Amino acid sequence: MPHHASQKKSLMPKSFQKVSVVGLGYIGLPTAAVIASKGVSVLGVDVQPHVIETLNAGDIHIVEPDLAGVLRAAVQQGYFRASLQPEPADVFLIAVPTPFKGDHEPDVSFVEAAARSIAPYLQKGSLVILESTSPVGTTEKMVTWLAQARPDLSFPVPGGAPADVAVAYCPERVLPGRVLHELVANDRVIGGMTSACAERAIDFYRLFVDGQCLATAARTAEMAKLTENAFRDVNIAFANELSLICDRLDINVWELIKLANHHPRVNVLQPGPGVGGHCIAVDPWFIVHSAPEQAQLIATARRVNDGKPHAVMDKIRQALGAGGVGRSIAFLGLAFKPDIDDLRESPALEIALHMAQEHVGPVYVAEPHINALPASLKALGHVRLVTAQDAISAADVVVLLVNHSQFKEVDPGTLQGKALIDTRGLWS
Ligand code: SAJ
Repeated sequence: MPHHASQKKSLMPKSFQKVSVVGLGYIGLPTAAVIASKGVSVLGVDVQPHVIETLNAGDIHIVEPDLAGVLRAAVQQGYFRASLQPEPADVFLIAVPTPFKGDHEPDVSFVEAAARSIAPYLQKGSLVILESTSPVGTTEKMVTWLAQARPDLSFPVPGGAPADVAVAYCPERVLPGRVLHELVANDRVIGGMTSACAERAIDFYRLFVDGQCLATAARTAEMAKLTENAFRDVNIAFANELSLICDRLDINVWELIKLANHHPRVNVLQPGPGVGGHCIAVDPWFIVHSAPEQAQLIATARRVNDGKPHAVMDKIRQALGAGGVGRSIAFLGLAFKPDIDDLRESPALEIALHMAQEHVGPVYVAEPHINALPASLKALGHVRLVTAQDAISAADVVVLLVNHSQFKEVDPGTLQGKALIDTRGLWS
C-alpha cells in the first residue's frame, strides 16, 4: 500500500477499518468508491462475475459522471477490491435491488440472500446497514434472518438492550447523474434498531457525509424513503392530470403552470409522457401494499402516472389520422429523463415501442445518448436510429418524448407543417 494511503488509514476510527458493500449497482458502487476514496479498505461484493472482473480491472459497468476516476484511483491505491464472496469486515452495507413482483408486491428476496451471505462473517461489534429501498419492517426481518443464521450472537430489538451486532437502515437519496456530489452533500436519515445502533451508524456515515445525519428508528427511516419518492410521484401525477384536463379544455398547460407557480405557495411540477426510472414508479407501491385501505391518493397517483403513456399514444393515433398507414413518425428521446442514457422503465421507450409495433410506416428514433437501438425496437425492422434533425425532416408526425438539452437546439423552422406532439413542453 502506498505511503500516503497508510497515513490516511491511520486517521480512521479503528472500528471502521474494513467495509464490505454488498450489491455493486447504481447505489452500492458509488458508495463503495466514495468510502474507499477516504482511505478505508472496501470489499465490494456482487453476484455477477462480469461486474467483479470489470471493477477489479479498474473499470465501471454503469454510467455515472466522475465515478470512473474515483473507482480507478481506489483500485490502484489498493483501497477497493471486488469479489463474489463476502469476507470478514467491520461494517456490512447492503445495497441490493428491491423490485416488485406480481400485483405490485415488494420482493425483498435479494435483501434476504445478501443478509444470509454475510451472516457467517459477523462478529461481536459488527455493524450491518441496509440501504436498499424497502417496505416498512424489512430491517426487522433482516435481523430475524441474521439471528437465525447466527444463534451464537445477540441482535438488537426495537427499544431493547445493547446487542453484539448493531443494525441500522439508512436510505440513499442520490439523484442519478449527480450521485458523487449528493452522496457527500445530502442529509441522511439514519434509522437504528435501537438508538445505540443509530449512533453507531452515524459515526460510520460521518466518514464521508458532509450533510446532517438525522437519527431515528429503522421503521421511520424506511417510511421516510418511501415518502420522499411518493411525494414526488403524487406531485407529478397532479401535473400529468392537469395536462389531460388542459387538453380537453384547450388550454396550454405549460403556460398555465408557469402562471400558477407565480403564487408564493404554489409549485406545480412538470407534466411529461409518464414517470420512469426504477424508484419513483416503484417505491409508492411499497406504501400501498402495506396499507392498501389508507393509501388511496398514493395509489391513484401511481395509476394517473402509469396511464399517461396511453394518453400520449392516443394523441399519436389521432395525429396519424385514418390514413396513417404510410405516414412516418419521429420519436425524439428514449431515456427516462433528460440528459441521461438510462432507458430502464422509460415511458418514452414504452410509447415508441408500442407505437412502432402497431404502425407499419417508417419510424425514426433520435436518442443522442445511445449508439444502438434497444433490441426490442431493432427487432421490428422498420425502426431507425438517426439524428434529431434527420428524424424531423423525414417524419410527418414528430413526438418529443424527452427534453434532452440537445433537442432545444432544433431549428423551429424545420417543424413547420409537421404534426407535433410535445409531451415535455420544450417547444410549446
Ligand atoms: N418527472 C416528470 N415531471 C417532473 C419531474 C420528474 O415527469 O416535474 C419524471 C421524470 O421525467 C422521470 C421520473 O419523473 O421519468 C423520475 O425522475 P426524477 O428526476 O424525479 O427522479 P429519479 O427517479 O431520477 O430519482 C428519484 C429522486 N427522488 C426524489 O427526488 C424525491 C432521488 O433523490 C432518489 O434518490 C431516487 O429517486 C431513488 O433512488 O429513489
